[in-house]
Amino acid sequence: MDMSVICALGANLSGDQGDPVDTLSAALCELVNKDFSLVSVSRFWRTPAYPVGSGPDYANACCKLQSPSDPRATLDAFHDIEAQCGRVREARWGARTLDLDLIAYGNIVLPDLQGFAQWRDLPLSRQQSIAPTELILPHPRLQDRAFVLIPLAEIAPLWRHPVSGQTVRQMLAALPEAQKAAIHPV
Ligand code: PH2
Ligand code: MG
Ligand code: MG
Repeated sequence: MDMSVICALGANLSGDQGDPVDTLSAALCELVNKDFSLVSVSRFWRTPAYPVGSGPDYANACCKLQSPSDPRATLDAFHDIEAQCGRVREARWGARTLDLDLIAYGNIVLPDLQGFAQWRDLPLSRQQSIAPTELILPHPRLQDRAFVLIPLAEIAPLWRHPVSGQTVRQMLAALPEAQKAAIHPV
């Protein structure tokens, strides 16, 4: 079974490990401690909080991993590391010391194609108020976020979205220039 994982890392509050950049570095070490093998890591990027004005700038990065476990256990391990790094789950899209998002697990689509498409096509107004309780793969907002796609393009430009068939490079090219111009290497 293909156990390759794409993980997006984000932080915009300082915590026990230090500032957001320190926290991302600590999270990468914790992934290795939890038996993930680290295949590649992007640079760290400074990105404006989304939605605009919702808090301090983020440090964002992406990495490729080989997971020791299935998608659900992989997400549980990410949540353990978030908790270790001081994450308190509060408001949706609120500021956080660490966010580890499971962007993709091999070519798996969850819960199924139709369920995935429902979350992908959710209108923005509803995205703010409802969050899925089950694991959705790939991450339903992947194609919309320059703070995910710019780091990901450094390590996996030719990775293909299992549903749309688009590469990271193509998804990135489709985003508004203004969104991309606001993102800079740390
Ligand atoms: N994560 C969010 C909400 N907003 N903005 C940026 N720039 N980077 C993030 O990682 C991010 C965000 C929810 O997880
Ligand atoms: Mg996130
Ligand atoms: Mg998250």
